[in-house]
Amino acid sequence: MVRAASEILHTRRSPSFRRIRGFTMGLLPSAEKDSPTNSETTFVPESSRAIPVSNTSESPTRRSGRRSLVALAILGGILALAALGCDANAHQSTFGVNGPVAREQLLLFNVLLWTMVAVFVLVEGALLYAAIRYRRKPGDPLPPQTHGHTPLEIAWTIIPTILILGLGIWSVVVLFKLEPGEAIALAKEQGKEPLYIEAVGHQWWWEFRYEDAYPDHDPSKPAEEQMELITTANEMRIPVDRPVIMTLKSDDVIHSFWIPKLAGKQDVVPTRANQMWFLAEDAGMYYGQCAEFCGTAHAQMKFRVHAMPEAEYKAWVDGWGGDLAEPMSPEAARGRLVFLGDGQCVTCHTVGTADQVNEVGEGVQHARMQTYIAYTQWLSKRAEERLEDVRTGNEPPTAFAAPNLTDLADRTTIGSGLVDLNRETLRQWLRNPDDIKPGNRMSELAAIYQTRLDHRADLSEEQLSDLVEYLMAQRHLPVQ
Ligand code: HEC
Ligand SMILES: [Cu+2]
Repeated sequence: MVRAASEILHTRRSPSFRRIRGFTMGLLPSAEKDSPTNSETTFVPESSRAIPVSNTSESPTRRSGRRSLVALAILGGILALAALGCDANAHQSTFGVNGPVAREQLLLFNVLLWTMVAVFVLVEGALLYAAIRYRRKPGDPLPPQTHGHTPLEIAWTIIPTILILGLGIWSVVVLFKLEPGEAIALAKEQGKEPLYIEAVGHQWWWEFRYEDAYPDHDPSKPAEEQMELITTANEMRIPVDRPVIMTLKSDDVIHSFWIPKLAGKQDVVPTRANQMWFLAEDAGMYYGQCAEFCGTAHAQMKFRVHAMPEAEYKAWVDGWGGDLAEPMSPEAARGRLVFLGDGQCVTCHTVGTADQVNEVGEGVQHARMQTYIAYTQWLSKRAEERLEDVRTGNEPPTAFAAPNLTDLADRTTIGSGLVDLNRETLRQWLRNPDDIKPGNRMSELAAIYQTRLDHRADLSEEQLSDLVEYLMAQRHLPVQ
């Protein structure tokens, strides 16, 4: 090794090396740069020649020792950084789990990981030990040659087979436990009904639909009052200790639904309805995130799950879409008019109702999404054809899917979990949503952002204030 290092050092001192060195340091006069026939003495300045020579005062072994120390330090740094991701208290940690689903998944992960670590340490350890202990020294004769060792061969075939079969079978068993059937069985055991929620992924926000938000029906009520229909966005409320079965749909591209502390990821695929379930044991807020790259604002497609005691949850369900917690102020009432009028907010947003089912049996949001698809297809037509459509009144309608704002002020965030909801952030959002969430579909499509060169809303400051008051009045729960 010492010899090899000194050889490297020797080549480094060769004229060609010095030529390259001079070149990279920008010391070469430009005329000489292109001339391969130049002898080093003609252009390498004394100062640069001195550098490799002075380096030889340090022994090559010490230098390579220092290099491997640096490499070790970098590797250690990377590992330490990676280990930071293991903090169970982090917002989106899969280590701080809650409920049976996430716990089962974490157990599987841990057993797989530590079994593999044990195998790795044993195998690599034996390898390293043999390589070092039985290393060939100069003059050593050829060691005795063996061909096959039956007990050993049997052992290293059987042990991995048992390991892989065992872990494989267990993985499949866990997979079955993640099926909604398990949730239904668990609910039955508890003497309850599971809660079904539909999550629809949109670029770049989440819609949550509850077709029957309080599944344990009160038999004294008439049948039509039993179904509690709720449509909300980006913040989901669930009761604790009740299995929740999610049906996952997409209106555009593939998303992935992930609440790290409650359950692993599940893809959200257009034209499919995937299912998954989880159960929150502790009340509190759980962070969610789209986990499949789905376009510009993918990383900003977050959501929240509020798990609450059954009674609190029921109060939310009962209050949803009903009377406001406080009567609207005059400003808020004016804001309602901006919402319906100059702001044209109502072309996309709903306030005050669940999305009623339309004539064809599909929700308003869904109908709006179909409109969006038709409109974007229309946009891809040739400009002359589109001009002709506009002239003849054949332009398709422009009303698109957007978060239902009925319970906006009961939520804690806007922009799909991006910033805390308060009067300032709301105002900023309305003035120009791009300031908070670049690439969002609201500023891309809403008419009020298309008329000014700075892409700000074409609304007066007063109209913005009124809108903020109106939206902040959309509260049904008492303020905590
Ligand atoms: C072209 C359709 C469209 C119009 C018109 C529109 N919005 Fe939006 N709005 C959206 C979309 C889409 C989002 C979701 C953006 C995101 O998070 O990526 C959104 C988000 C919001 C949010 C945040 C909701 C949340 O939970 O994160 C608020 C508040 C809002 N809009 C208010 C308004 C108001 C007030 C108006 C009228 C001035 C308006 N919007 C006009 C499409 C629209
Ligand atoms: Cu997504």
